[in-house]
Amino acid sequence: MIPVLDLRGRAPTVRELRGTLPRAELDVEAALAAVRPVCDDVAARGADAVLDASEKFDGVRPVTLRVPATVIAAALSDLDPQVRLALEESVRRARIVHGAQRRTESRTQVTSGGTVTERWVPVDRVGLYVPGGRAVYPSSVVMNVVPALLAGVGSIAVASPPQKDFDGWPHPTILAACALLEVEEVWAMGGAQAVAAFAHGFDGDEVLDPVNLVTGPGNIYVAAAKRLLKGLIGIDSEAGPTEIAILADATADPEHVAADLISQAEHDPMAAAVLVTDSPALADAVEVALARRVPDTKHSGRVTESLTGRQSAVVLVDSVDVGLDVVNAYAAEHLEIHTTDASAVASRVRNAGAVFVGTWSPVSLGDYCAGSNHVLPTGGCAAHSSGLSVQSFLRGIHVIEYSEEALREVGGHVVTLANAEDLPAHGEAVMARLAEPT
Ligand code: HSO
Ligand code: ZN
Repeated sequence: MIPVLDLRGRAPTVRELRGTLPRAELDVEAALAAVRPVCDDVAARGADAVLDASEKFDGVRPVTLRVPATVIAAALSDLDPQVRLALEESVRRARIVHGAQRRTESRTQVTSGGTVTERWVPVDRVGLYVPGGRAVYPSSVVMNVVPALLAGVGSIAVASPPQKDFDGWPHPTILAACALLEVEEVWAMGGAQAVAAFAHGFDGDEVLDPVNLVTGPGNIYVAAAKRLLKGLIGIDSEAGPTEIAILADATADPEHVAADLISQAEHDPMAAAVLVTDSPALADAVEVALARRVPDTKHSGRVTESLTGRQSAVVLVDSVDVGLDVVNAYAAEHLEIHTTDASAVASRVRNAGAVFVGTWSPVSLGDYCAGSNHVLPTGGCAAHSSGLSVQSFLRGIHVIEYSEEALREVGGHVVTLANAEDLPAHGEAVMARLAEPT
């Protein structure tokens, strides 16, 4: 059912691979035209514009944009105890991992009396976007809020689209996850209007302070609004449809491979599932397993669309080495390694949002409970960007502190370079100090 791309007998270059490998087309440019008036309206009219947009796009006008504390608290008391336990475990593991990964200040003595220190300072205020369209993602609350908290962000606001079925509030499981993490500021807003509201803020009957950074996945309109407002706000990335690539050899279990491809295809008809293998026998066995599993899975409609779409493929290669070239060129959001000596193969992966090593580490584990983050770069952006982490919420500030002696030692070089750039006033700023009688 998945289209086959046969690269056997070939050792394609990165450039060729980029041109041949399947990829979902995400036309953010077209969406930009749609979101620009919405964002401008929010900048001009604030909360009223957000409410009008909610009515138009979400089909509901919440009573207030800010979700009342009582509604958030009720969502947690009504939460299924099993879901609560699972969310708590997800939070516990995410805290362990993200907490251990926080960078620490580094002070470098460049010369006697001259230091440069890199301080990691949290962003003052963040807006975390949690989608609420086709699926409900309380796990994304965890993946956004935990790193922000551990980075030390002082002010955290969450936005999630208002739901017709829940009196215009965001989905109760999302509110419950916010309550678990003690996030008090939750807004019933979605789409481009939510990103614009975070970027510009508003006041009047309701007051939303603008944020410095917006993170979190969303649909194409959220991505477009992030692109439009980037600069005024920082963003994590423009998330596109989810992707899973699996690099497998003849030792892989076709049932595991099929189940994992389906698991991510379940997100979206545009989701990409790519199997790269040097074993035609495995490819056939995976096809058989898919044909059996897909009709029985709950969301078989969108899974079928995803697996048969032009963004998905079984890629046949001559060896695991060529397979590594393929997955490195593809730079998947999620990459699973199902080969002999999977850890050694995984250590040669250069481009992936996250790598899942061996039989016992499926992507679903990372989606919920591995401790890792599931907000990851898509669309090949893993070649240059990282997933969400504590780091996403910190800025590294270089702090320069030189003594008179240390400046005197290097001052001549500063003057020379300043003159070489025809910026003599730069050199004069040094000479004004060094020429003074001491
Ligand atoms: N696989 C998605 C995250 C997710 N899965 C949330 C289930 N819930 C993108 O990494
Ligand atoms: Zn997922």
